[in-house]
Amino acid sequence: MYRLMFSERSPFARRIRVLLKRLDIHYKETILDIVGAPLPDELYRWNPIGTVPILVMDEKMALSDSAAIIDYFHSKKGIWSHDELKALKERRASVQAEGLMTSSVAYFVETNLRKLPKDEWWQDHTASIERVLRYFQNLIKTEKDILVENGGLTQPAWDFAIGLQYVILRMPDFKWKEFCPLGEEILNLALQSKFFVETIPPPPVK
Ligand SMILES: N[C@@H](CCC(=O)N[C@@H](CS)C(=O)NCC(=O)O)C(=O)O
Repeated sequence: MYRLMFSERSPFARRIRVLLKRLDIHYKETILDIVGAPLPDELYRWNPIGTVPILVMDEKMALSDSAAIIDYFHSKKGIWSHDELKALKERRASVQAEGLMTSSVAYFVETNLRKLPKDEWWQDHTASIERVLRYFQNLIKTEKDILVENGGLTQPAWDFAIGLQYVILRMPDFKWKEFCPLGEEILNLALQSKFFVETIPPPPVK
């Protein structure tokens, strides 16, 4: 039996919650508040790095890091394309989407939970998000099949939708549509899907 330790807001955890729902895998939930209360010792036992999500297996073994968890389920259920080149492109897009999550989480932590960072820090982070959004704009324009297959979203598309929605939530003044107007189409497909588990409270849709 699987147990997922996560915070409801974490985009990294959300990509795993969406994946488990898509694969119809049942699991127990341990929901944590990673910003407010002190974290339980159990979390550090399973994952000394101290991040969520953590997938606990039969209370004997645990795997952390969302990308590692996706690869674990790929070995069981097949997530990436059978075609080698396409699978490579999917993974590449997934890594870029995870970058959206990493940068916007860091942005939130630095601008809300700590003293304000230096100007260069803001610029570096915003620039990385802009580059990734441009990359997705181009991908949607030229190789949409990496993201949408038979009307359904692929793993990198889910990751992109989650990452983009987190950017919208944490950086409300950021004009993401200037860099990736086509992203709206992917986000809307995710929003219409029963697999797109909510974060709480739900982010605004822009
Ligand atoms: N690369 C990791 C990143 C996980 C991560 O940074 N999670 C954040 C939540 S959004 C976290 O657990 N932060 C807790 C902390 O740093 O204390 C993954 O993909 O799982």
